[in-house]
Amino acid sequence: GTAPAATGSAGFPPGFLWGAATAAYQIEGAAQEDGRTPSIWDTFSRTPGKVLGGDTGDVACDHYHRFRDDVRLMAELGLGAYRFSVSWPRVQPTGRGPAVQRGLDFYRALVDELLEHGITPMATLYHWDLPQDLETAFPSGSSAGGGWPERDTAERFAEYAGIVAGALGDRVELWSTLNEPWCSAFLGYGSGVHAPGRTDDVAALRAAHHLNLGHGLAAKALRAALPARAKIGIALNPSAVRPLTDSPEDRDAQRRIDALANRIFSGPLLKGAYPQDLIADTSHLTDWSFVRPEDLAVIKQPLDFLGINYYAPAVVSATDDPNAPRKDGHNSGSHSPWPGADKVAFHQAPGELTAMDWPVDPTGLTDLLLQYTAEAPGVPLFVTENGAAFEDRVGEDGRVHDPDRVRYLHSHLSAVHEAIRRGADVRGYFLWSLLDNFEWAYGYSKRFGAVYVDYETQARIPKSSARWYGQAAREGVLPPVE
Ligand code: PNW
Repeated sequence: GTAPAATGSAGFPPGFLWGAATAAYQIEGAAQEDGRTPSIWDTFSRTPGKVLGGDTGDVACDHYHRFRDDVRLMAELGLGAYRFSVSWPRVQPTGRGPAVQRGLDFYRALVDELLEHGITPMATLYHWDLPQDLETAFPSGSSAGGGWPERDTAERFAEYAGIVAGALGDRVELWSTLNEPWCSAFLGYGSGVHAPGRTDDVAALRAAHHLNLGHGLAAKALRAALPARAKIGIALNPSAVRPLTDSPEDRDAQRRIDALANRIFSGPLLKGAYPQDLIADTSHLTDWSFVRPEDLAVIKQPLDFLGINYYAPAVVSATDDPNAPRKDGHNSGSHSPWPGADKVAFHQAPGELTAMDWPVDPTGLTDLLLQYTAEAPGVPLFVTENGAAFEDRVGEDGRVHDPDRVRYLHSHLSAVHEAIRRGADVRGYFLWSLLDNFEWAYGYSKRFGAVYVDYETQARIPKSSARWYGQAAREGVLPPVE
C-alpha cells in the first residue's frame, strides 16, 4: 500500500519499552531469610526426582543480596524497563494475615534502585510461588489439598494484591496479576511437571477457573488501591497452534488445543464466558459447576494491557494412538496437560531447535500479536517474555559468545516489528531473561540469560547478546547480526 507505516522500516514506535524479565523464585535465593516461608516451588524442588539434578532456588542468582549490582548492570547495558515478580511468601508468609515489612522493603528498595537508574519497573504479582500453606493447610480440610483448584486461593490472592499495591503503588505504574496461568493450572495440577505436582484433570480445570477469578479479584483490588495512572494487565502464554494438515480431523485437534491453551483464558477475560466447545469437550470430566455465574463479570475486568509470552509454536494432529506425544517433549510428564484432548498428538515444528528442543519460529509471534489485536481491540500489548536457551560456555578469553541467541532475538524482534507494521499496538518487549536462572523442572541446566551467571562465584558475565540487545534498547533500532 501507499499509506505510511506507523513506524519506519527499522525503527520501533516512540516510547517503546526495551526490557528484560525475571521471576522471584528463579533468581532471588534467600529462601529462608527475613521471614520468608516455603512456597510450593520450595517444597517441589526439595522433593527428590522433581527437578533435574536436585536443584532448588535456595540460592539461585542470590539476587536478593545483589539486586543493586544487578540494576547497575541493567543500566550499563542500556535497558529501559525491568519486569520482576513479587514473592508472595516473602511478603505474606502463610498467604493469609499480616504482611512482613522486611519483605515489602526489599521490593521498595529494588524499585527505588530501578527508578534512580531511569528503568521502568513492571511488577508481576504471581509467578508461580504460591505460599505452601495455601496448598496444604486448606481450611475445609479437603484431603485433596487446596491451592488454585479452590476458590479460597483466588480470594487470598486479591488480598495479597492489595498489600503489594499499598507498598509499591506510589512508585510502580505497570502491574501484571498472573504470569502464565496455563502453566500454573495445567503443568502444576495436570501433568504435574511443575509445583505442586498434582496430576488431576479436574483439579487443573478448576485451577484455571480460580486463576481467572483470582486475576479478576486482584485487578479490582489493584484498581481500588492504585493511582489512576496505573496500568493493570496479565501475562498469558498463548499457544500459536497449527494443524499438521488441513484435514478436518487435524483442524479439530487444533480447535481443541486452542480452547485449552488460549480460549479458556481469553474467553472469560475478554468476552465474559467460557467457550461452549471447551465445556462440551470436557463434559465427561466435569459439569463446570465450580464456575458461579457472577464470577464471569469479575473476571472480565477492563485490561490496560495484555502481556504475551512467546517461545515457539505448536503443531498438532488427530490420533488414535494412546501413546502419542502430548506436548513437544519439554514438559511431558506421564500425565497429559490437556484434559479431555486424549486424541491429539503433538509434533516437532520444523526448524532449528534451542537447548529446550523448542523450534525457532518467529512467525508464531507475529501471528499471536495480530490475533490478540483482533480479539482485544483497543488493548495495548506487551511481549512480556521472549527468549531462548542455548549451550552457552565461557570462552578462553572469559567472554560468552552467543550468536544463536543474537539471531533469535533479532528474528523475534523483527517479528514484533512486523506485527506493529500490520496494526498491532505493541508497547514494549521484555527479553527472557536478564540472567541465567533456575529454569523450573530443568534446574540450572538451561541458560536463558542475556547475562551469564557463574553459580560458583555468582559472577555476572554479559553475553554478546546482552551487548547487542543493549544497543537495540539504546538506539530503538535493531543492530545488524553476524
Ligand atoms: C515460561 N511449557 O515458562 C516462564 O514464564 C518462565 O518463568 C520460564 O523460565 C520461561 O518461560 C522459559 O521456560 C514456561 O512447557 C515453561 O509450555 C514451560 C512452558 C511454557 C512456559
